[in-house]
Amino acid sequence: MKISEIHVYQHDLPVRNGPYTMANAEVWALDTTLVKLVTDTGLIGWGETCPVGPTYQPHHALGARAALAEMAPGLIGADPLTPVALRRRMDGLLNGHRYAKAAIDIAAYDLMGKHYGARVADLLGGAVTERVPSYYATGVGAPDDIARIAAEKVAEGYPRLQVKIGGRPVEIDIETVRKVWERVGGKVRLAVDGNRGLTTRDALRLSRECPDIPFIMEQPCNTIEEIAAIRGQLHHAVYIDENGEDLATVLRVVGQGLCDGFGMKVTRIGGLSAMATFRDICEARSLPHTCDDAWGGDIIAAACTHIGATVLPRLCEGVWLAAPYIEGHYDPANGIRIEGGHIRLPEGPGLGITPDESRFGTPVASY
Ligand code: 0XW
Ligand code: MG
Repeated sequence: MKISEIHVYQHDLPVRNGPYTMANAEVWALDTTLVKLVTDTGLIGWGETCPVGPTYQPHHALGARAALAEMAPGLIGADPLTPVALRRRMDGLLNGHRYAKAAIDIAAYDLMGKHYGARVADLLGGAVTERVPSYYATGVGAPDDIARIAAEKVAEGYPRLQVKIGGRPVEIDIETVRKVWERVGGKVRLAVDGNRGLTTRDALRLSRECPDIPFIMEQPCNTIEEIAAIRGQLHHAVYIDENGEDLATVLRVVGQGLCDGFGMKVTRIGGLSAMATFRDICEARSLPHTCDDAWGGDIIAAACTHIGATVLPRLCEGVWLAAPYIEGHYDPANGIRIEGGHIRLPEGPGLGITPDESRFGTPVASY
């Protein structure tokens, strides 16, 4: 089977009840990039990549489309059934830019599933659950508001919460975490995500002043070096998110024992193929992790859910979806939804969703 056409679409995803606020970013609308691969056998596969603004990671929407423009002509004729060969071909056309390559990789998995009549989760090693746990991520907000949202989300059935902090005095972050725990303590697993926004001084203070609250600290500081410098003084486990840029970095931080788990993004690591390798590295060292993306609609949501369904349950920290912050679905019938804090694994074949492509308008580029 060969890729015979590649179409790239741009689509706006306004944030419902925006903005979504993190330590270093406030986003009102996201610019997502969709990729449609067409094969010489007439099959269609979909991929997506959607940076959550230009400051969250060194990724941005126009960068994704520029990278796709650089690679796409050289991908015509490639076999989408051989994901490692496809990744090597992309690496031979462009250095880095894994978040753009991920859209091609996801679309190839969608094609593979349609070709073999299999779900993507089964191609990735096999689903261990049909009901994948999710987690809810709050924005950075006032302590009482975040505590109220936390209580609502626990009542909805979320088994895990991620409370965003950072970008303001640490006293307010500490108050937020305390108020959240007063409302939901013991009923939910808790992550406190600084999104690179804390100084080592403030990260130490947060941990020292809340030794009784069993949260994990997600990406508190900007660099691996800062986290390594304070790790031995923290009362809390540390997960790396934004710094986990590629498999080589994952190997480094795991090998050096610099973290206790990861928040991981399918597009940042380079797609589902790389994500399966990441999952297996984590399993070899009993490291819990999430399967997320920065943002994105039903295609990214389906990709995250399929890989999340293959993670050993004791290591699965959940699949985060942007769905609660997005109006509507690409696939009105089978769009990926969170119900009771969990996501039903789509039935497939492939990703198991059929986007209504009339929503995306005409392609911004075709090859
Ligand atoms: C909660 N997320 C998975 C979604 C936002 O893009 C940020 C991210 C995170 O954990 O940093
Ligand atoms: Mg995070």
